[in-house]
Amino acid sequence: MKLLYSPTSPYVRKVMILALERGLEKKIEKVPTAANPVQANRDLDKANPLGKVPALQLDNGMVLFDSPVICEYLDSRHKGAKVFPASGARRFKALRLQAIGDGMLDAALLARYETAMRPENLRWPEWIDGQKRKFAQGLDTLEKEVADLGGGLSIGQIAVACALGYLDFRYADMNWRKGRPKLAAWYTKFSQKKSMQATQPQG
Ligand SMILES: N[C@@H](CCC(=O)N[C@@H](CS)C(=O)NCC(=O)O)C(=O)O
Repeated sequence: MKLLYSPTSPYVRKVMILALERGLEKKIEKVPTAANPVQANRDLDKANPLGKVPALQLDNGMVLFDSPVICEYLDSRHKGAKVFPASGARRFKALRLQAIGDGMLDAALLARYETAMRPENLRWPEWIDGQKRKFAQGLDTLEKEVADLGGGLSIGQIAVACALGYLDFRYADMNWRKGRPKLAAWYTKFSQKKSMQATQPQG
């Protein structure tokens, strides 16, 4: 399998954490790939019509994209405990947490594109504030629902950890831990996993 990836992408990090946790990393060849909403990368566009990483090219040529889909595929490829619970309340709790983690990332990335990429005269502060509000509300919800982050490894935990790691990476000045001690304590513990250490964003 080939993973079109960027070393700072938090969605790629989800995929790699799952792969490392379940011993699949040796089966994945990582292909560094530029992904940028303004400058098209024709090779990436051919693999993923949405022009985003991660995209996973399978040995039969099919390309999977969107981290939830790639993660669910990888979860079907190992014999260990599943990180996508098969059914019932556990499954939907995990998927809901994944949606919060991914949604916080979507908002954080949109706010970052607005400042890091958009020309200054075209920036829209209310838009940035609106995106920041979304990830702040996500954090508050996680602080209240931190009990749902317990139990065996789940895709929900992985997605939330990647979102928190991304806030540390790109929004360190926001100090998301302030007023959210339970979530901060959960993240400190989760961050000690080798898979988290091995996938820390660089650059
Ligand atoms: N929903 C997608 C989001 C992927 C995504 O936005 N990736 C970013 C890199 S972190 C990207 O490729 N951006 C390029 C673009 O938006 O054109 C997923 O979960 O995989």
